[in-house]
Amino acid sequence: MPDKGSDGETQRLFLALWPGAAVRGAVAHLARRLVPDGRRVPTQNLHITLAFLGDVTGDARSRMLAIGANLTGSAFALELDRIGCWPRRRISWIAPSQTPATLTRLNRKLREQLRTACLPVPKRRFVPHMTLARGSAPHAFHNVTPVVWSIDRITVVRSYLDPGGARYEILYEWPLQRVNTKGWPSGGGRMPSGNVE
Ligand code: 2AM
Repeated sequence: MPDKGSDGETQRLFLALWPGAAVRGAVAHLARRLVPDGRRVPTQNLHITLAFLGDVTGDARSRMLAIGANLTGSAFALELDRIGCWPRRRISWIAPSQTPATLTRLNRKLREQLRTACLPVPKRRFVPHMTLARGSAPHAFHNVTPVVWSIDRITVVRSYLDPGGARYEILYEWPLQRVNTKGWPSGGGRMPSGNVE
């Protein structure tokens, strides 16, 4: 079981979209082919960050968990179809060329709720991307066959800064509602069974 931490403990946390093994494998395969160098993000760590909260104390964690308990948002599909880099930040990424309106709405709602709960709100505009490598030399952009990812939950992730690199542990999952063809929500979420797959 993950260590959810006692109330007095500070945890380094972020909210993320965490892909399953198939999406991670497909992305890692593209990265090996198209991203030339840098410190590659290990396959098991690939994710899209929604909001980095930093060190969160027990009180703030309770407020954050209340956001998850009241969250309403719809599941959606994301097509990762573009590989590129930000030369100044020396980051290589894969991203959707089109951001679904559902994701934009979800992110706006999350930021509002973080603000209301007096939790850190990201200062940067939200540009959904999955970091593939850091310390990368600038490289070409590539349009790739889309990696289609069905997203039905937000994950609360704890980050450990180990000497060998970041290690992540999924603490909670907040389900997004699946909408069937008749427009009614169906299905639910689940608590994670332990560490990141
Ligand atoms: P990045 O992929 O864009 O670098 C966990 O550290 C995740 O939080 C990373 O994916 C990183 O996003 C993101 N993040 C955003 N702001 C951060 C910060 N100030 N410090 C560390 N990570 C941050």
